[in-house]
Amino acid sequence: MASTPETTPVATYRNYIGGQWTESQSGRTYPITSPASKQTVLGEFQTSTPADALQAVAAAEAALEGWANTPAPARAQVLYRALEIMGRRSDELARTITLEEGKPLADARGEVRRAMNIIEYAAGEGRRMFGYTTPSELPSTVAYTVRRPLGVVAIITPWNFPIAIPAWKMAPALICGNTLIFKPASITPFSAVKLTEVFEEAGLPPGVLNLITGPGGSVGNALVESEAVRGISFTGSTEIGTGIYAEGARRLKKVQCEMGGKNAVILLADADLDKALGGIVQGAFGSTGQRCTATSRVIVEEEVYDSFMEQLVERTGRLKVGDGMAPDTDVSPLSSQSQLDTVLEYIGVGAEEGANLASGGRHLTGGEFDQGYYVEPTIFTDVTPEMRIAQEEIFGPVLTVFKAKDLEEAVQISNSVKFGLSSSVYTRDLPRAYRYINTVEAGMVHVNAPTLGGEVHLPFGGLKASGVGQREQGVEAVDFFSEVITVYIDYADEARTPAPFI
Ligand code: UN1
Repeated sequence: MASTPETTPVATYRNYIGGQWTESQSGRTYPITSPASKQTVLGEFQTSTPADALQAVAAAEAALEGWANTPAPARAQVLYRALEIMGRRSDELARTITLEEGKPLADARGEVRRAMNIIEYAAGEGRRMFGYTTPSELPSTVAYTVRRPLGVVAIITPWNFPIAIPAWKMAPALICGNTLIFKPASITPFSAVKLTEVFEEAGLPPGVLNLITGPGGSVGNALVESEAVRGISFTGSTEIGTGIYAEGARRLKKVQCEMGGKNAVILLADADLDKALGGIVQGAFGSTGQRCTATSRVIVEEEVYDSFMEQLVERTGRLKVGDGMAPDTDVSPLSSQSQLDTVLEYIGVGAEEGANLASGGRHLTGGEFDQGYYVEPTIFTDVTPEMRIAQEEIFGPVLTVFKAKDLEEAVQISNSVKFGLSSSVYTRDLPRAYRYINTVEAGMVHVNAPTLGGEVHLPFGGLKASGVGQREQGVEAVDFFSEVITVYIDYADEARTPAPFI
């Protein structure tokens, strides 16, 4: 008897509003497929509408009083439980990231670890959340500051770190007593559902965290335009972030936007070349370059240019491109057809602009590559600062290489873009390292380390078109997600003459 092929039914996932897993008022869902396997549908997700967004805002408003009045150390207990649950579910969460976003499983595990780190750090803030006291200029008077939540906050996040970025916004927002509407990128709702489940299981009261999935524009606008939303934390493109910031400002909301990058490594002739090569290859091609802190430019002091290039091309050629689930994969697929189209378009632009294609450049096809969105790690040399590939964020595995005669010229090239997120110099020369630190235009500066990453207890963010509003993470996160209230208490038991304030 001929066997019938097994068909696994595709699960449908819902929004989470007011503590209930809820269908969109649109009555519609959309499928999510895997970047390494376009035919594999991971699930159906709600196509949310502005009406769903407003329902989520109402749920967050209703939950605000209770959560804001829960003592911060008690709020922290929920975060500690979430931490414990994430530890238990970390393998499932990492696999979900790899299936949905495409990054290598080892990177996905690192991402989950990072989300756990920020939850742990934010939970600790529950027992700090410092204000300060200071002497008053008046006798019998106490003056101090105290923190209050902003209120209802919208968390709008990208697809490239679908667990860590939401976590590093949510955890500090929650510890400060805010209630949230979480709008993940439309292509990574699965990770968002799982992260929301973690907080539900941790016992977060209904309405404190609300999830709505689906397309960005209309739902995002509804959140930005809602009077009840007092704060917005956004990570994504400079174009969208600029619009959100402008709209938010018009409505006097507190807004934090973490946006694009065009991060450069400067390689000075005295550097440890081997160490620099490792950092540059990882920075440029790790996570398939889909990271706002990716290394997209290298500026090389001319004495070492030839030997650097030879070794860079050789090392890049050894990278294994493949499915993120395979243990030996270095470079996994791009996350979507549109990412693939953009990256291939930029590769075309680089060639047209007269840059020299030193390595890669091809859309990979055939065999397993036909199942996903694969492109070769790509290096352009003879790049000049005015070229588009030197100026615009590509968000893919494309590295541009420049030659400079000395540190000063290298810094000038490094600063010649509209972005200013992360940066790095490789050198053993302390005075030159400090000259670099003091002049480079970037919110995060690395010496002898890749442009990537950051630690959760230190601020994360950029200058210029890379960021606006307060930094994420570190103590700055508590500053962003709270309002500082100044209190004066007059405990004198008689009227003052003259009146205390002039
Ligand atoms: C990292 O460098 O590890 O969107 C994180 C992004 C950044 C996060 C980068 N907000 O890629």
